[in-house]
Amino acid sequence: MKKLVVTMTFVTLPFAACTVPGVVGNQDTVIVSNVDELVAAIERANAEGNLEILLEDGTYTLDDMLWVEGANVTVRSRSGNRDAVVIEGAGMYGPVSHVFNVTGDYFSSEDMTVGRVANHGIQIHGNADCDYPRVINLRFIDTGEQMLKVSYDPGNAAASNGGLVENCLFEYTAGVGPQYYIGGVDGHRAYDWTVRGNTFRFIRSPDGDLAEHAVHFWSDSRGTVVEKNVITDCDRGIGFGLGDSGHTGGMIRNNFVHTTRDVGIGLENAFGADVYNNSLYTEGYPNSIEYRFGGTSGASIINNLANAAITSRDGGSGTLDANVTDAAADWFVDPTEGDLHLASSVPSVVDRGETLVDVADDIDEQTRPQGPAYDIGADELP
Ligand SMILES: [Ca+2]
Ligand SMILES: [Ca+2]
Ligand SMILES: [Ca+2]
Repeated sequence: MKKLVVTMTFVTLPFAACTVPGVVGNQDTVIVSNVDELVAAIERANAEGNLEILLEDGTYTLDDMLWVEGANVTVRSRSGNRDAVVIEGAGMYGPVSHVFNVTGDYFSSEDMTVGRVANHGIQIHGNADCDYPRVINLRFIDTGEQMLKVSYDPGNAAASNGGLVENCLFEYTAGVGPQYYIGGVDGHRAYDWTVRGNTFRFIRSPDGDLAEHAVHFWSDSRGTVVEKNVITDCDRGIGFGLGDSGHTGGMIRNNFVHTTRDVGIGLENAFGADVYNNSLYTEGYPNSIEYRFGGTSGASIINNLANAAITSRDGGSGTLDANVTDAAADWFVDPTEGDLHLASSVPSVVDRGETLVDVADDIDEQTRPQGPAYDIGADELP
């Protein structure tokens, strides 16, 4: 038993870099200030692994995507200012498909803007068993397809484990995307990923078609945690599963979700998902949350605050408790801009929620409960 615990610790602490010899080593650091130096640094990273690449402020315009095959490679701005370092292609209709195409484990990208490419800002190759990527404080803009993609191969069992996407901004600068096959974070066969504290806006299709969700995990993904994100002016909000392509387990909690064309949270053939304490403002669609198809069972949908219905479709089943689905616009600070903080102490919301051990705080990281009981929705009033 003791041996098993040691093994688990080894696996679940991937970033204790110095303590995992043979997997992750100490990084050398290289500073670059133009695109040729960046490309050379990536080549070194692929040959040697264990390299931190710091970018001086500026715009880095690529002639070709950056393949990252080395393990434990970090790419980030030296200044820490994500608006001051831009790595870009030649636009959504240009010849550069990606900024980063990643197969190496422990890839970390931080504090930059990436985009203006034909396909993806970052693609994590689960099909190549690429594990433990970190995507932190990036701004993703203007990609021809999904901004951050986790790919898989139906013909092999490899999956991407343990990714973290935190404090990023995903947006189309024109207020709309180029087509329907777009999304924010799009994970296929991703295991135990966390998407936390990000903002998604204008993930929208230009015509009658629907864009993918701002956050979507499917194709047998499992254990996804989606929390404390703000989604606004998007076609669809958060999805676990789609059609026959399902999801297992996972948690969706403490998110603000404003959508304009379709569902805020959608479970489709999603087994055992927990949907706790989200606030949803849904325009142009009758349902804020749907749990759908026979493969959706064991869903637990509790303490959500919405202005539209929470609805089973096509045989989806679950447990519902303490949800409020008649929220008015003026209950929220600025609902059509995605600010779903409570504007006042609404009696049917404040102190009316169930106590949930899996929801220790709110979207502002305020401890729950304040006052005698949990508030419903993502915002606990102080
Ligand atoms: Ca893996
Ligand atoms: Ca309370
Ligand atoms: Ca609060």
